[in-house]
Amino acid sequence: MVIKSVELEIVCGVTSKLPDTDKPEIAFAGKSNVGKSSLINGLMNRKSLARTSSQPGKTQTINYYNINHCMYLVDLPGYGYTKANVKEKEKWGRMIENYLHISKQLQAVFLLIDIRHEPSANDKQMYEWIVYQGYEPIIIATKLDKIKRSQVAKHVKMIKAGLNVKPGTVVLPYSALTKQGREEIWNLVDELLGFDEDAPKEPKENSQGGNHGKK
Ligand SMILES: Nc1nc2c(ncn2[C@@H]2O[C@H](COP(=O)(O)OP(=O)(O)O)[C@@H](O)[C@H]2O)c(=O)[nH]1
Ligand SMILES: [Mg+2]
Repeated sequence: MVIKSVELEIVCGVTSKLPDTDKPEIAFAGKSNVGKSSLINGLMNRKSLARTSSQPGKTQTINYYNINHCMYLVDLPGYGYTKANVKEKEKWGRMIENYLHISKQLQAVFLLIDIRHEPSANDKQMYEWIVYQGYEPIIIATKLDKIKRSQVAKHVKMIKAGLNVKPGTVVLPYSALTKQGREEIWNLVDELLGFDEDAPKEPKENSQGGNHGKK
């Protein structure tokens, strides 16, 4: 994808009704602080359009970034914020569940996992949730720059085992510092949405783009 325009178009609060968009959506889920906003900025070639923070748990909205007027990157609220109270966690759960269930335009869900750590119980629950809603999650192993290159394969294996992924599940390592992995992610998105790599305009007719979408 050649980025020509990006815009934070819709910010949907916990109590708001989800928007009915007319363009394909790709969503990003993951625990607070895993690097969702950094990844979205990296994909958009922006430094700070998606707000990044060293204080987790700030974004409790669903943010829709319009890319080239042809698709949305959707930043879902992060989970696992330990200081959130039960009520807040419940609200969060309903919001995500509702989004995965309702969005007609959702084509694929990326689940972000910190490459350094074993997936948490929340990560596993999120993975199961995405599968339950009929999607095949694509895993992005974030903060790739934090481990030695020689350790990458081992950590990818650990993440696959921790989530108990189906065989053939894609795990893409990514670093927001070096942008390593960015091309691979865009290539996959282009493929999923049936976009021609060099001419990102309208989706091709009858595009299949793999089987990550709802069955
Ligand atoms: N070293 C390193 N730090 C990262 C990376 N991605 C995110 N971070 C840092 O992790 C923190 C949380 O990132 P953010 O994108 O706000 O996470 P979010 O809560 O999932 O949206 C910030 O301090 C980022 O600078 C990465 O790939 N490498
Ligand atoms: Mg964020």
